[in-house]
Amino acid sequence: MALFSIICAILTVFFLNYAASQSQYRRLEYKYSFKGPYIVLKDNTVPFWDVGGHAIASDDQVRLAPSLKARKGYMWTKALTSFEWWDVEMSIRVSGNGRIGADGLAFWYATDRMQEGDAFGSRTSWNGLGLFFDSFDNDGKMNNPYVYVILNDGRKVFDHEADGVNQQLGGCLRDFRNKPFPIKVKIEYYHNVLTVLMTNGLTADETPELCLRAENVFLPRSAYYGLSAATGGLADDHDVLSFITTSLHDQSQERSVQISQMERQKLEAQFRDYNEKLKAQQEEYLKQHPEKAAQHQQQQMQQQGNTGTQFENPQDRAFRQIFDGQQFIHLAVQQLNKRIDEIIGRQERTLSAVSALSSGQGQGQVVAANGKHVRSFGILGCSDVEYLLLL
Ligand SMILES: [Ca+2]
Ligand SMILES: [Ca+2]
Repeated sequence: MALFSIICAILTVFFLNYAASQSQYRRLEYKYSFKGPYIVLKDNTVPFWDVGGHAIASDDQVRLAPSLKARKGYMWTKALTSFEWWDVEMSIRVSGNGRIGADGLAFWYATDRMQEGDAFGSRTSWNGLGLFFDSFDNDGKMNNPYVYVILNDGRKVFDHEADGVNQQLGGCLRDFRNKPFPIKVKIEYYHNVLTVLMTNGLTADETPELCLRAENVFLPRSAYYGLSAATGGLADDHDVLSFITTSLHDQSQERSVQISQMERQKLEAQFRDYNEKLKAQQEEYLKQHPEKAAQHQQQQMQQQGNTGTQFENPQDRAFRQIFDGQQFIHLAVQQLNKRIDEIIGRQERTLSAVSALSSGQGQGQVVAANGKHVRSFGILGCSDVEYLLLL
């Protein structure tokens, strides 16, 4: 009977967990995200983010700190969050020539932003969460690179010299430097449980493994997301390739989302009505002005043509990239052939000139291959060799 009760209890917990996971609703938060291939706008800004210090944003990544000594860079969301639970999936790459690198990279969820400091490029006392990818072993315990979380209410000052060893909520020993593939990190905060998972960057399609899990974590209800990195005497490149934030909602919260979906359907219906009316008015206008019909048709064809050239599906893109690559190789081979032909030509001219010398042609005179230059010589000197090579 006791066994039956235990099995019932286990099954109940399992079904409750299953129901909880089924009822979770996820929504992409684009104002707290970025991803290549078009991270930056034409004016080099990242939409919805501020970038500062030595950080450089490009189309496919943000280099928070370059591999130069004593650099600090950071980026923060412009807006505070408006959701309670969330997860962030980001892709990072820390690489450098040295066997040891420094200092490391940080993920932030904090109430203050854009303040430079000594905690991996950001301020050393913050209100919220800091997740650190700490490359350099400051306290000499031979335990870096290390990944750890420190929670702070603004009163703690990050102990950089001790790698925050007495301040950590938890962490894991992971060598995240110089991996063949970017490291994927997932940070989830749901119902006051914080989970950090990450891949080891050895293959492209790894499943992230658990780094730490902590319950009863209370973060500020609203904060900014941030990223920062710093170098010291040693220096790595610290790159972030993508940062995707998803808000997590319970089923009870989903109702408000459903309402907004109803609003969206209403707006879509209004848009369809408007579109149909516009089309009808266009047709009416063209009937009244038949001379404009041909011009209109031509414009439409141009638009369709432009649409066809502006977009391409992934398969077409892959083929195009292969053909581009082949064309590049073909051009390189052509250039190589041309160069080899030139070298062979020079060699043949030199050999013929040398053989003319050895046969005593012209009794002490060298006749150039083009027959125009005649040069007298006594003993073959350096200048003569150079002259022969130039032929
Ligand atoms: Ca350190
Ligand atoms: Ca250490």
